[in-house]
Amino acid sequence: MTISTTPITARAHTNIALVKYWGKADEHLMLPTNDSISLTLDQFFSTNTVQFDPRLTVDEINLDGISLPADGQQRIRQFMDLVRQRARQTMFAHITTTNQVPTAAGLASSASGFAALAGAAAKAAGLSTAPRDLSRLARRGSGSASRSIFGGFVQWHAGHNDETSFAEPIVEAVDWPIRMIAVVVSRQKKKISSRVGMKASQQSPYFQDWVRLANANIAPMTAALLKKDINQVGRIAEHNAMSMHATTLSATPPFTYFNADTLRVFDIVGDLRSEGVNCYYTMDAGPNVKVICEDQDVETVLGRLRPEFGPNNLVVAKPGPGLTYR
Ligand code: 2P0
Repeated sequence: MTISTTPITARAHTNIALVKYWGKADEHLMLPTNDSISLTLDQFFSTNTVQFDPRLTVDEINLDGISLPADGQQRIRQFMDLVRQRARQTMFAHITTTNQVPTAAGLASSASGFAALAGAAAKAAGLSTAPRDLSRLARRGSGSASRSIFGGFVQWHAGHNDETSFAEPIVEAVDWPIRMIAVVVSRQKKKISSRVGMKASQQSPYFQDWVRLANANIAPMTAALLKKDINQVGRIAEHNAMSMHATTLSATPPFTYFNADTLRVFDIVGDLRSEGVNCYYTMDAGPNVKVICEDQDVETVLGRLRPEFGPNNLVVAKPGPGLTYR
Protein backbone atom coordinates (compact mmCIF):
# COMPACT_ATOMS: atom_id res chain seq x y z
CA MET A 1 0.00 0.00 0.00
CA THR A 2 1.40 3.37 -1.00
CA ILE A 3 0.76 6.31 1.22
CA SER A 4 0.75 9.71 -0.43
CA THR A 5 1.98 12.93 1.17
CA THR A 6 0.23 15.06 -1.42
CA PRO A 7 -3.08 16.56 -0.22
CA ILE A 8 -6.21 14.67 -1.31
CA THR A 9 -9.57 16.45 -1.31
CA ALA A 10 -13.02 14.85 -1.42
CA ARG A 11 -16.52 16.25 -1.20
CA ALA A 12 -19.68 14.56 0.05
CA HIS A 13 -23.23 15.77 0.51
CA THR A 14 -25.48 15.30 3.49
CA ASN A 15 -28.52 13.01 3.41
CA ILE A 16 -31.93 12.83 5.06
CA ALA A 17 -33.43 9.44 5.83
CA LEU A 18 -36.86 8.41 4.57
CA VAL A 19 -36.56 5.18 6.57
CA LYS A 20 -34.46 6.04 9.61
CA TYR A 21 -31.35 4.49 11.12
CA TRP A 22 -32.04 4.45 14.86
CA GLY A 23 -30.23 1.84 16.93
CA LYS A 24 -26.94 -0.03 16.87
CA ALA A 25 -26.50 -3.79 16.84
CA ASP A 26 -22.73 -3.33 17.30
CA GLU A 27 -21.37 -0.04 18.64
CA HIS A 28 -17.76 -0.81 17.76
CA LEU A 29 -18.36 -1.89 14.16
CA MET A 30 -21.25 0.60 13.84
CA LEU A 31 -23.69 -2.01 12.61
CA PRO A 32 -27.28 -0.70 12.68
CA THR A 33 -30.27 -2.61 14.00
CA ASN A 34 -32.17 -2.05 10.73
CA ASP A 35 -31.80 -1.13 7.07
CA SER A 36 -32.39 2.53 6.20
CA ILE A 37 -33.12 4.58 3.07
CA SER A 38 -32.12 8.19 2.44
CA LEU A 39 -32.02 10.99 -0.08
CA THR A 40 -28.69 12.76 -0.61
CA LEU A 41 -29.24 16.53 -0.91
CA ASP A 42 -27.75 18.93 -3.44
CA GLN A 43 -26.65 22.03 -1.60
CA PHE A 44 -25.35 20.84 1.73
CA PHE A 45 -21.89 19.32 1.60
CA SER A 46 -18.56 18.89 3.36
CA THR A 47 -15.18 19.20 1.70
CA ASN A 48 -12.29 17.40 3.35
CA THR A 49 -8.57 17.46 2.67
CA VAL A 50 -6.18 14.88 4.11
CA GLN A 51 -2.43 15.25 3.84
CA PHE A 52 -0.13 12.77 5.55
CA ASP A 53 3.01 14.41 6.94
CA PRO A 54 6.00 12.52 8.45
CA ARG A 55 6.81 15.53 10.65
CA LEU A 56 3.55 15.38 12.61
CA THR A 57 3.32 13.67 16.01
CA VAL A 58 -0.48 13.83 16.13
CA ASP A 59 -3.31 14.39 13.61
CA GLU A 60 -3.83 18.11 13.08
CA ILE A 61 -7.56 18.71 12.78
CA ASN A 62 -9.13 21.86 11.44
CA LEU A 63 -12.88 22.32 10.97
CA ASP A 64 -13.99 25.50 9.22
CA GLY A 65 -11.02 27.23 10.84
CA ILE A 66 -12.39 26.57 14.33
CA SER A 67 -11.22 23.97 16.79
CA LEU A 68 -13.56 21.04 17.39
CA PRO A 69 -14.76 20.04 20.86
CA ALA A 70 -12.76 17.19 22.41
CA ASP A 71 -15.33 14.45 21.64
CA GLY A 72 -15.50 15.48 17.97
CA GLN A 73 -11.69 15.41 17.75
CA GLN A 74 -11.64 12.02 19.41
CA ARG A 75 -14.02 10.56 16.81
CA ILE A 76 -11.82 11.82 13.97
CA ARG A 77 -8.61 10.53 15.60
CA GLN A 78 -10.14 7.09 16.16
CA PHE A 79 -11.27 7.06 12.56
CA MET A 80 -7.76 7.97 11.35
CA ASP A 81 -6.30 5.23 13.59
CA LEU A 82 -8.51 2.74 11.75
CA VAL A 83 -7.29 4.08 8.38
CA ARG A 84 -3.65 3.78 9.56
CA GLN A 85 -4.23 0.27 10.85
CA ARG A 86 -5.68 -0.80 7.50
CA ALA A 87 -2.90 0.89 5.56
CA ARG A 88 -0.29 -0.64 7.91
CA GLN A 89 1.45 2.65 8.58
CA THR A 90 1.79 5.17 11.40
CA MET A 91 2.01 8.59 9.79
CA PHE A 92 -0.26 11.37 11.07
CA ALA A 93 -2.12 13.79 8.83
CA HIS A 94 -3.39 17.34 8.44
CA ILE A 95 -7.19 17.07 8.21
CA THR A 96 -9.15 20.10 7.06
CA THR A 97 -12.92 20.14 6.73
CA THR A 98 -15.24 22.89 5.54
CA ASN A 99 -18.99 22.51 5.78
CA GLN A 100 -21.19 24.10 3.15
CA VAL A 101 -24.32 23.82 5.21
CA PRO A 102 -26.21 27.11 5.49
CA THR A 103 -26.09 27.98 9.18
CA ALA A 104 -29.85 28.34 8.98
CA ALA A 105 -30.42 24.85 7.66
CA GLY A 106 -30.01 23.08 10.97
CA LEU A 107 -28.84 19.96 9.18
CA ALA A 108 -26.34 17.62 10.74
CA SER A 109 -22.94 17.52 9.08
CA SER A 110 -21.59 14.25 10.50
CA ALA A 111 -22.90 12.27 7.49
CA SER A 112 -21.28 14.50 4.87
CA GLY A 113 -18.23 15.14 7.07
CA PHE A 114 -17.31 11.51 7.66
CA ALA A 115 -18.14 10.51 4.07
CA ALA A 116 -15.77 13.19 2.75
CA LEU A 117 -13.11 12.24 5.32
CA ALA A 118 -13.39 8.54 4.39
CA GLY A 119 -12.94 9.42 0.71
CA ALA A 120 -9.94 11.69 1.26
CA ALA A 121 -8.23 9.51 3.88
CA ALA A 122 -8.68 6.25 1.96
CA LYS A 123 -7.17 7.67 -1.20
CA ALA A 124 -4.32 9.41 0.63
CA ALA A 125 -3.51 6.19 2.52
CA GLY A 126 -3.60 4.05 -0.62
CA LEU A 127 -6.70 2.07 0.48
CA SER A 128 -9.47 0.99 -1.87
CA THR A 129 -11.66 3.83 -3.13
CA ALA A 130 -14.32 1.50 -4.53
CA PRO A 131 -17.63 3.09 -3.45
CA ARG A 132 -18.73 0.05 -1.44
CA ASP A 133 -15.43 0.01 0.47
CA LEU A 134 -15.71 3.76 1.11
CA SER A 135 -19.26 3.26 2.37
CA ARG A 136 -18.09 0.58 4.81
CA LEU A 137 -15.23 2.80 5.96
CA ALA A 138 -17.41 5.94 6.32
CA ARG A 139 -19.83 3.90 8.44
CA ARG A 140 -17.13 3.52 11.09
CA GLY A 141 -17.03 7.32 11.50
CA SER A 142 -20.77 7.88 11.59
CA GLY A 143 -23.47 5.42 10.55
CA SER A 144 -25.35 7.82 8.31
CA ALA A 145 -22.08 8.70 6.51
CA SER A 146 -22.20 5.27 4.83
CA ARG A 147 -25.14 6.58 2.77
CA SER A 148 -23.50 9.90 1.78
CA ILE A 149 -20.95 8.12 -0.43
CA PHE A 150 -23.77 7.84 -2.98
CA GLY A 151 -26.08 10.37 -4.59
CA GLY A 152 -29.86 10.20 -4.89
CA PHE A 153 -31.89 7.50 -3.14
CA VAL A 154 -29.68 5.17 -1.14
CA GLN A 155 -30.23 2.05 0.93
CA TRP A 156 -27.92 1.09 3.79
CA HIS A 157 -27.99 -2.67 4.25
CA ALA A 158 -27.69 -3.33 7.97
CA GLY A 159 -25.66 -6.50 7.35
CA HIS A 160 -24.24 -8.64 10.14
CA ASN A 161 -20.51 -7.79 10.08
CA ASP A 162 -18.06 -5.24 8.71
CA GLU A 163 -18.15 -6.81 5.24
CA THR A 164 -21.92 -6.91 4.84
CA SER A 165 -22.93 -3.51 6.26
CA PHE A 166 -22.75 -0.95 3.44
CA ALA A 167 -24.94 1.40 1.45
CA GLU A 168 -25.74 1.27 -2.25
CA PRO A 169 -27.85 3.40 -4.55
CA ILE A 170 -31.48 2.65 -5.33
CA VAL A 171 -31.57 5.47 -7.91
CA GLU A 172 -28.37 7.49 -8.13
CA ALA A 173 -29.37 10.08 -10.74
CA VAL A 174 -32.87 11.06 -9.63
CA ASP A 175 -35.12 12.08 -12.50
CA TRP A 176 -38.00 13.23 -10.32
CA PRO A 177 -38.56 16.74 -8.92
CA ILE A 178 -38.84 15.60 -5.30
CA ARG A 179 -37.91 18.31 -2.77
CA MET A 180 -37.13 18.52 0.91
CA ILE A 181 -37.85 21.82 2.60
CA ALA A 182 -35.84 22.22 5.80
CA VAL A 183 -37.85 24.21 8.34
CA VAL A 184 -35.47 25.63 10.92
CA VAL A 185 -37.29 26.11 14.17
CA SER A 186 -34.16 26.14 16.33
CA ARG A 187 -30.49 26.88 15.75
CA GLN A 188 -29.33 25.62 19.09
CA LYS A 189 -27.02 22.64 19.34
CA LYS A 190 -29.16 19.60 20.08
CA LYS A 191 -29.39 18.62 23.71
CA ILE A 192 -29.11 14.88 23.16
CA SER A 193 -26.77 13.65 20.42
CA SER A 194 -27.97 10.96 18.01
CA ARG A 195 -25.50 8.57 19.54
CA VAL A 196 -26.77 9.05 23.10
CA GLY A 197 -30.42 9.27 21.99
CA MET A 198 -30.20 6.04 20.03
CA LYS A 199 -28.68 4.17 22.92
CA ALA A 200 -31.37 5.37 25.33
CA SER A 201 -34.12 4.51 22.83
CA GLN A 202 -32.85 0.93 22.61
CA GLN A 203 -34.16 0.54 26.18
CA SER A 204 -37.71 1.39 25.08
CA PRO A 205 -40.14 -1.54 25.39
CA TYR A 206 -41.17 -0.71 21.82
CA PHE A 207 -37.67 -0.86 20.38
CA GLN A 208 -37.99 -4.30 18.78
CA ASP A 209 -41.30 -3.20 17.22
CA TRP A 210 -39.45 -0.21 15.76
CA VAL A 211 -36.81 -2.47 14.22
CA ARG A 212 -39.47 -4.72 12.70
CA LEU A 213 -41.42 -1.77 11.35
CA ALA A 214 -38.36 -0.07 9.84
CA ASN A 215 -37.25 -3.26 8.09
CA ALA A 216 -40.80 -3.81 6.84
CA ASN A 217 -40.80 -0.25 5.40
CA ILE A 218 -37.83 -0.94 3.11
CA ALA A 219 -39.53 -2.82 0.25
CA PRO A 220 -42.63 -0.54 0.05
CA MET A 221 -40.44 2.57 0.23
CA THR A 222 -38.18 1.27 -2.55
CA ALA A 223 -41.22 0.49 -4.72
CA ALA A 224 -42.71 3.94 -4.05
CA LEU A 225 -39.43 5.67 -4.96
CA LEU A 226 -39.16 3.70 -8.20
CA LYS A 227 -42.79 4.61 -9.03
CA LYS A 228 -42.14 8.26 -8.07
CA ASP A 229 -45.25 8.09 -5.92
CA ILE A 230 -44.99 11.13 -3.62
CA ASN A 231 -47.97 10.10 -1.51
CA GLN A 232 -46.64 6.63 -0.81
CA VAL A 233 -43.12 7.93 -0.16
CA GLY A 234 -44.47 10.66 2.12
CA ARG A 235 -46.86 8.42 4.04
CA ILE A 236 -44.22 5.79 4.75
CA ALA A 237 -41.55 8.39 5.62
CA GLU A 238 -43.86 10.25 8.00
CA HIS A 239 -45.03 7.12 9.76
CA ASN A 240 -41.49 5.79 9.96
CA ALA A 241 -40.18 9.03 11.51
CA MET A 242 -42.95 9.18 14.10
CA SER A 243 -42.38 5.52 14.98
CA MET A 244 -38.70 6.29 15.54
CA HIS A 245 -39.62 9.20 17.79
CA ALA A 246 -42.00 6.96 19.74
CA THR A 247 -38.93 5.09 21.00
CA THR A 248 -37.60 8.32 22.55
CA LEU A 249 -40.89 9.04 24.31
CA SER A 250 -40.91 5.52 25.73
CA ALA A 251 -37.24 5.45 26.81
CA THR A 252 -36.26 5.53 30.49
CA PRO A 253 -36.04 8.39 31.27
CA PRO A 254 -38.23 9.56 28.39
CA PHE A 255 -37.06 12.38 26.14
CA THR A 256 -38.09 14.01 22.90
CA TYR A 257 -36.60 16.01 20.04
CA PHE A 258 -39.94 17.76 19.44
CA ASN A 259 -40.51 21.30 20.56
CA ALA A 260 -43.67 23.43 20.27
CA ASP A 261 -42.63 24.76 16.84
CA THR A 262 -42.03 21.23 15.57
CA LEU A 263 -45.68 20.47 16.30
CA ARG A 264 -46.77 23.68 14.55
CA VAL A 265 -45.04 22.50 11.38
CA PHE A 266 -46.78 19.12 11.66
CA ASP A 267 -50.12 20.96 11.97
CA ILE A 268 -49.46 23.14 8.94
CA VAL A 269 -48.45 20.14 6.84
CA GLY A 270 -51.61 18.33 7.98
CA ASP A 271 -53.75 21.36 7.06
CA LEU A 272 -52.12 21.66 3.63
CA ARG A 273 -52.75 17.98 3.02
CA SER A 274 -56.40 18.25 3.92
CA GLU A 275 -56.54 21.02 1.30
CA GLY A 276 -55.17 18.61 -1.30
CA VAL A 277 -51.47 19.55 -1.28
CA ASN A 278 -49.26 16.45 -1.36
CA CYS A 279 -46.77 17.21 1.40
CA TYR A 280 -45.43 15.20 4.34
CA TYR A 281 -42.99 15.72 7.18
CA THR A 282 -40.02 13.92 8.60
CA MET A 283 -37.59 14.83 11.37
CA ASP A 284 -34.34 13.60 12.85
CA ALA A 285 -32.48 13.98 16.13
CA GLY A 286 -33.40 17.63 16.58
CA PRO A 287 -36.51 19.84 16.47
CA ASN A 288 -36.14 20.98 12.84
CA VAL A 289 -38.59 19.48 10.36
CA LYS A 290 -38.12 18.55 6.71
CA VAL A 291 -41.18 18.76 4.47
CA ILE A 292 -41.27 16.30 1.57
CA CYS A 293 -43.13 17.36 -1.58
CA GLU A 294 -42.75 17.82 -5.32
CA ASP A 295 -41.40 20.95 -7.00
CA GLN A 296 -44.87 21.98 -8.20
CA ASP A 297 -46.06 22.32 -4.58
CA VAL A 298 -42.99 24.05 -3.12
CA GLU A 299 -44.38 27.59 -3.49
CA THR A 300 -47.70 26.66 -1.87
CA VAL A 301 -45.91 25.03 1.07
CA LEU A 302 -43.46 27.93 1.45
CA GLY A 303 -46.37 30.39 1.26
CA ARG A 304 -47.85 28.80 4.36
CA LEU A 305 -44.58 28.38 6.27
CA ARG A 306 -43.03 31.80 5.56
CA PRO A 307 -45.36 33.93 7.72
CA GLU A 308 -44.85 31.52 10.63
CA PHE A 309 -41.11 30.86 10.47
CA GLY A 310 -39.61 33.56 8.20
CA PRO A 311 -37.99 33.12 4.78
CA ASN A 312 -34.50 32.76 6.24
CA ASN A 313 -35.51 29.64 8.14
CA LEU A 314 -36.71 27.74 5.09
CA VAL A 315 -34.27 25.98 2.78
CA VAL A 316 -35.39 24.02 -0.28
CA ALA A 317 -33.16 21.06 -1.19
CA LYS A 318 -33.10 18.83 -4.27
CA PRO A 319 -31.55 15.39 -4.84
CA GLY A 320 -27.76 15.67 -4.83
CA PRO A 321 -24.65 13.74 -5.94
CA GLY A 322 -22.40 11.22 -4.26
CA LEU A 323 -18.74 11.53 -3.27
CA THR A 324 -16.39 13.26 -5.68
CA TYR A 325 -12.66 13.99 -5.64
CA ARG A 326 -11.61 17.55 -6.37
C1 2P0 B 1 -30.83 8.82 10.06
N1 2P0 B 1 -30.11 9.80 12.22
O1 2P0 B 1 -31.14 7.74 9.54
C2 2P0 B 1 -31.04 8.95 11.57
C3 2P0 B 1 -32.39 9.50 11.91
C4 2P0 B 1 -30.74 10.71 13.13
C5 2P0 B 1 -32.18 10.35 13.14
O2 2P0 B 1 -28.35 8.83 11.30
O3 2P0 B 1 -23.86 7.40 16.13
O4 2P0 B 1 -24.94 10.82 13.32
O5 2P0 B 1 -22.59 8.61 14.34
O6 2P0 B 1 -23.80 6.50 13.82
O7 2P0 B 1 -25.15 8.72 11.89
C6 2P0 B 1 -27.86 10.36 12.93
O8 2P0 B 1 -27.00 9.41 13.45
O9 2P0 B 1 -25.08 8.54 14.39
C7 2P0 B 1 -28.79 9.60 12.10
P1 2P0 B 1 -23.76 7.72 14.68
P2 2P0 B 1 -25.44 9.41 13.14
O10 2P0 B 1 -30.41 9.77 9.39
